[in-house]
Amino acid sequence: RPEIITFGETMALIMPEGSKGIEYSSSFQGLFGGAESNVAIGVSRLGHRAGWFSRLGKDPFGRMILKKIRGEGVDVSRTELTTEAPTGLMLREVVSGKTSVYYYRKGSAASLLRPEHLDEDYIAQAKYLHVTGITAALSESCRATLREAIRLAKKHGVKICFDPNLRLKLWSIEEARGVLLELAQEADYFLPGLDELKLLYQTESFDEIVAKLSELKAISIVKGGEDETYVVENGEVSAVPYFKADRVVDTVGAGDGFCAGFFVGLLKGYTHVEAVRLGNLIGCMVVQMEGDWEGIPTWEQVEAFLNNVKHVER
Ligand code: KDG
Repeated sequence: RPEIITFGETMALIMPEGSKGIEYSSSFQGLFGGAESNVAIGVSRLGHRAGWFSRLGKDPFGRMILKKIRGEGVDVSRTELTTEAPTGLMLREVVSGKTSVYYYRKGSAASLLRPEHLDEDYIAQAKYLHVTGITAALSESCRATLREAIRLAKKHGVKICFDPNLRLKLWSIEEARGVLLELAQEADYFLPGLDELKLLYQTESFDEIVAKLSELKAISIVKGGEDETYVVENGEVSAVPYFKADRVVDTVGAGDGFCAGFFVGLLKGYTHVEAVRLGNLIGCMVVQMEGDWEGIPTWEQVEAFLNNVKHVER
């Protein structure tokens, strides 16, 4: 029985080998990623039980994604391979130090998620339901599914975690603002990035942002500060410093790794500040490896790091 359940689109991820851009590359690697499954994989690697569901095309990418997420120990029993539409696809490149993502996901299998795909009993037995604003951006039916999942979770006392994950390639800030702020009102834990909050609340002022967050019933965890993550709880702000990465290879997925670490901290009964510290550590490890989730450590690796265990090469 998963302690955390999440759902959303996971896509095949195609990236050039080496340091070339897509346009001039002739060899590519085939990976996969999706904000919600990244979190589920993280929770599982860190030793807790996670469930992730979606719809994938009944095609080679769909089967590859399902097998690999299952292989990470995530419960995928509610995920369906469908002939209705193909698995979504994204390409990613880093050119002159700037990351760009290109989506090929309109009309994908996941964008056809509908409220009737939800399994109430499955959601009811979890402690946390984690959802993101990406699902809200995909289609009307995904938005309805998100709202229904939140309703079901609340009905059964399951806590709601919400990461807005604003993706301006999917919708404009004008379209997104109302929907994301409404979803934030539903959350028990709200996990935005500082840049997202500036756009959502239309202010550069940290104090104004904190005032807005303090109006929510949620405990807010603000990622992406200059050197720290913030916990905003009852109008009080605690700053939790980052760990220093030896090298930064790929920053995409850092926020999801953070969420996984934070949730595992909650499941272990840590204080919010301690859980954020664990989240910071996982985020720091994710950026040091290529791919969205590949750099997430196991719990043993976390313990070895925190206890300064010397690495034995051979
Ligand atoms: O957080 C990482 C995600 O952005 C990536 O896995 C792709 O889910 C994705 C999306 O829709 O952008």
